[in-house]
Amino acid sequence: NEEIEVINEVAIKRALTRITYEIIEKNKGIKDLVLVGIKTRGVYLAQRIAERIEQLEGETVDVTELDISNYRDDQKTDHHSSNLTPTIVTMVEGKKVVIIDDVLYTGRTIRAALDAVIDNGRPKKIYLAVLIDRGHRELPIRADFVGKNIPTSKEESIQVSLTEVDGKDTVTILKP
Ligand code: 3GP
Ligand code: 5GP
Ligand code: MG
Repeated sequence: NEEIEVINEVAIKRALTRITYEIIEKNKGIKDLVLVGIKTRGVYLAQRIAERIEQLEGETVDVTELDISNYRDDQKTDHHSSNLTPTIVTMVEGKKVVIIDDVLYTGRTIRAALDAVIDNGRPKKIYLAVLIDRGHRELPIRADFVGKNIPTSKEESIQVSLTEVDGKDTVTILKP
């Protein structure tokens, strides 16, 4: 097994700073903005982007977390929970929501996240920001803000390490 670093700590920092500027630019500010981080690592990315927004705009932004692990359409659970939608507590009615995740792959996680957000209310707009887009979509879903596109084969996997969880910031590609 071969492990190759594709982004280092500094590059992660730069990518998140760029994404932050892009979010502010696209929204023409941060009014009505809500960040929804997808567990686990999407939550920390959302918090980091929120910190940068606060540094740049001098105002706080709402951050909420979402756990969709039991709700993907291709991961059946034994208690018919697929009709349930995970809930988010922040009100999204009329808001501009940015869903944030570490890796975008098939798109099924994001489809479930869209359900969860829309179940809460009718946002004015929903964006998607991801640190890594590794390709291989199985649904018509794309990201509005991408840290880095890393074309992969299905046999490879991307390992995202973040200081808050893993004690270091790095993204590596694991080749079988
Ligand atoms: P995350 O919760 O921070 O996204 O899914 C649990 C963890 O396993 C994920 O962490 C992710 O980093 C890792 N992982 C690696 N490859 C895959 C994969 O192909 N699918 C999923 N769902 N998770 C993966
Ligand atoms: P999707 O639902 O788009 O197939 O996958 C997105 C989710 O699955 C992400 O939240 C991520 O946790 C996980 N995932 C899929 N592929 C990878 C990968 O190669 N590396 C990592 N770290 N996570 C992955
Ligand atoms: Mg993830």
